[in-house]
Amino acid sequence: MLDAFAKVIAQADARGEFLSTKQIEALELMLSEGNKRLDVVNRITCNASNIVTSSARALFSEQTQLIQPGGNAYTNRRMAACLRDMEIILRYITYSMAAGDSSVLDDRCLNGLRETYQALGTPGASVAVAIQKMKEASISVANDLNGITSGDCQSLIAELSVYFERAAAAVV
Ligand code: PEB
Repeated sequence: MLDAFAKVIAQADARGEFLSTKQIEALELMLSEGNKRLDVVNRITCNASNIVTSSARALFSEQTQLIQPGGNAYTNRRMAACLRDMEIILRYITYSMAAGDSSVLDDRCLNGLRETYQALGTPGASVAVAIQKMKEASISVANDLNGITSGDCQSLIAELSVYFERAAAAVV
């Protein structure tokens, strides 16, 4: 599991080189944007259950077969598993956002997830839709200007999107 700093250091060390000016500048930028990054993490964390439930509701209203008898989210047990899976994925995305690196998401959540869903008979494409909906909901809470000093969060939101896209692509 790496963060943005450990990753740059591991890459430089593998080549036996000092950090390049470009790498140092990238880390400097990460530090100067640190408060905004943590605000994004905090916003999503505080709204996690809302993000999960509203996204699940949106998924089930589009794909009603999932909650009908025989569907993959039919019975309370499967519904609970589905909501739990969405929460786990969202949680790892917030870790990646905090670390500025996707390795924690890749290694501890996405690795083998497609195969797990295949083995369970859970439709990965539907999980990907759920992840897309969580992406939209998370971006909207992260971008909410209410009660926060307004600033440019474009690159952080773009980075956040990449983690969601990565998760969605990993399950189909
Ligand atoms: C992944 N999900 C399920 C299981 C596992 C995971 C390992 C099997 C064991 C269990 O039921 O608990 N676990 C989960 C995860 C990590 C982990 C992400 C990462 C670290 O350790 N059903 C739907 C939707 C979708 C869904 C499309 C969006 O209709 C999910 C939610 N996951 C779902 C369901 C089950 C499941 C299990 C329904 C139960 C499947 C079953 O038992 O039939």
